[in-house]
Amino acid sequence: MYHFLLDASFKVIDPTNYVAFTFFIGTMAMMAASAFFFFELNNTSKKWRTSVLVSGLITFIAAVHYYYMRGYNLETGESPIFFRYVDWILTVPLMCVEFYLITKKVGAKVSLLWQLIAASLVMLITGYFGEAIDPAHSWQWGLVSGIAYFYIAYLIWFGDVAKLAQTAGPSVAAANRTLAWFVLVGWAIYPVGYIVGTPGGLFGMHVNLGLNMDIIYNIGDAINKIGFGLVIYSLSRKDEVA
Ligand SMILES: *C/C=C(C)/C=C/C=C(C)/C=C/C1=C(C)CCCC1(C)C
Repeated sequence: MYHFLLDASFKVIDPTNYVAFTFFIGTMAMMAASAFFFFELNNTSKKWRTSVLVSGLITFIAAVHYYYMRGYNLETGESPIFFRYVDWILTVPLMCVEFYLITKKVGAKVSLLWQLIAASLVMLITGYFGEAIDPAHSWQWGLVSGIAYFYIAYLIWFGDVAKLAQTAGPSVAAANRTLAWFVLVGWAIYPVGYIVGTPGGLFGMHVNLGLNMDIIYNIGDAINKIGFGLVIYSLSRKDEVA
């Protein structure tokens, strides 16, 4: 009886199950990063406190989703696509808020924030349709998603975000450049996973990744959420000294 209960309620991660393992590590890393950002708030100058708080909210929201996705994957052996996208729909707009916050002091308008948020929602909602609802047309959905993605990258590299960051002093300009690389290279991990992993994906490149697609997304998230937050954190320290 006792044994039965254990079997039913407690699943063990097989050491060769890298999907489950990266969900587990992802949960831990997001939790640790959140604790770090939240505890550091006390030592952060007032000017940067909201930015570092948002870094912590991003990893905290991800931690809660990873905790859930880890359990979901362990129990069902399936990919938690829906909660993956719920996580992204909450955290990616918060990353847009970070770009707004670092340029707000030099005049970024709320309309710029809405442009970034709207583009990120188009990118994610069309991506969800291509991945989960209408995979037969995944390349068409992926194309619309990709256009929205490049529009975000454009705003950050050459558009209003870049222009404002240039006028905000050397630390902000440098931080924006680093974050722009995160958006161009770190975020590109996801469309690559999508292209190679979705049936009917671009160029017939479906390689039957199956659940391994989650490993790609899990690595992407660790880089893009924790790394991104650390760039903001280090900006908050540099700017304090300057
Ligand atoms: C923390 C989560 C982040 C930063 C997630 C970012 C997700 C993307 C940049 C996803 C982009 C996609 C495309 C550009 C096309 C194919 C569909 C997506 C949604 C995977």
